[in-house]
Amino acid sequence: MDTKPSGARPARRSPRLPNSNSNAQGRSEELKEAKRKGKMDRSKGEDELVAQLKHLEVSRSLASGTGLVHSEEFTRHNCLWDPSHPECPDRVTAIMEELERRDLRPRCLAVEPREATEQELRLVHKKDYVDLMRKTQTMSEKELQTISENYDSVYIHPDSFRVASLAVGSLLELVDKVMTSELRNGFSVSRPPGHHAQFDQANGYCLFNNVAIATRYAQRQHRVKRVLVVDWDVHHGQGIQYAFEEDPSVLYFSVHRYEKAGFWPHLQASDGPVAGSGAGLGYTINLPWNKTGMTDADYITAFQHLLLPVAYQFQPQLVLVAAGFDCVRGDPKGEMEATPQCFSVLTRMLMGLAEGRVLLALEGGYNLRSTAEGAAACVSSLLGDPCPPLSSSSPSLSALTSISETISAHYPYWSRLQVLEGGPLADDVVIRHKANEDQVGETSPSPLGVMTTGLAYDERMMEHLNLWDR
Ligand code: Q9C
Ligand code: ZN
Repeated sequence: MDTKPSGARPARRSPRLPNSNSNAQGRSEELKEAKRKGKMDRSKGEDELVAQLKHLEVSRSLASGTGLVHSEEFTRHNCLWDPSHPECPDRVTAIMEELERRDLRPRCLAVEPREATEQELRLVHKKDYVDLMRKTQTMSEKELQTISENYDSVYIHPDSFRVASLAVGSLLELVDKVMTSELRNGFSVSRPPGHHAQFDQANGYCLFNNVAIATRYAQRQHRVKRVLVVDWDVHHGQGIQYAFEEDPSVLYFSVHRYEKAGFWPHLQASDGPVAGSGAGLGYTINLPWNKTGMTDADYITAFQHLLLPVAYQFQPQLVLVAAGFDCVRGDPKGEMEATPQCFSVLTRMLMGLAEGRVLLALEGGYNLRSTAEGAAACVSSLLGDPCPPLSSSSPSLSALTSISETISAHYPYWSRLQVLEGGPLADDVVIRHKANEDQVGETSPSPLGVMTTGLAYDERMMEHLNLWDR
């Protein structure tokens, strides 16, 4: 098994995997090495801090305001031959109504959408594909249907090119405004979605890959070195993964319904051991759910034990979220049980990164209520409101297994990751403390955990999160 990373990243083997050094001598060597690297990490952090202070980036602390992009134009893209298509204009209308109802809309700064240019679309897409999409503007319904059938799960309307370009351009406007500190963060209430769209093809209701284009745009236009893309849409955003799989400057994290490839888009490439390739090895992180019904605890645990340790080590300068809400309870496709409030917390968890430069772009979400409530919960967090409390529960065994498998795949690349007890790498049964049951002040590690530096999961961590901002 070859776990050698490219470039200068430290190699770290998963514990208890066939090649790992399991004798006491080896462990003490590994410990020394880890301590040495830890010191290197720290001095590197200090250098970066000094560099930042030199540039007097103090103005960032003053960056305020949540940008909100929307336009009636986003309702013009619809399916001519299936008026009950789930990716429908009402989705964005329902979100805007919910923002209105909760008085969130007037607290945001309206950002005017604009169409992306040809050059911008080509940051991710092939010329022939962009040209073909442009030509669809003058096609008959019959022709549009024929073109659409060349792709998997796609419909095209005569206005689709313009509206899809507007969805891309809207996100680019937000990128400009957060990178210049005109805004702190933002949300793009746009459609069609983008995360399935690829270099030369539309896919999964997506025409242009909004988030992937925005990532490249931030890098080219604003000299951003590292972008974190978080994709919590219930479908795997394979379009984003493919765009950056060899690129260490973009960390792509996707949590999605998978069911051992039984769920669309049915790709092996969506599985947990897939980690990118070449220089990008370690920079693609897939968390596949193999059961439906995942709860707030499952999502929060995934962020706490997998995404956040890696994200804080990666130190992104911009965070883009492919924010689908088909992962929210009530969605007919996702069949998950996460509450809309959970997405307030997940958003809040990302806001500590990249000096708060966090942009969300709507992806999927097919239950209008779930989608509207999920989006509003995120906007509320972006505005700095305290997170609503989540009902405390434990992550499921299936979720812990998925999280552990992904952690073990990435353990060689990210020194901040720790093995999650109860996962397939732990020897024994799941050790979970029951809230209110164990004694206060119990801080000694479990005897079963001493050999692996395991992390015990504790429900009280949920309460800790809920106390933020109080
Ligand atoms: N029998 C987004 O959520 N489903 N796209 C195809 C084929 C396609 C979802 C089912 C779902 C696409 C952005
Ligand atoms: Zn989706």
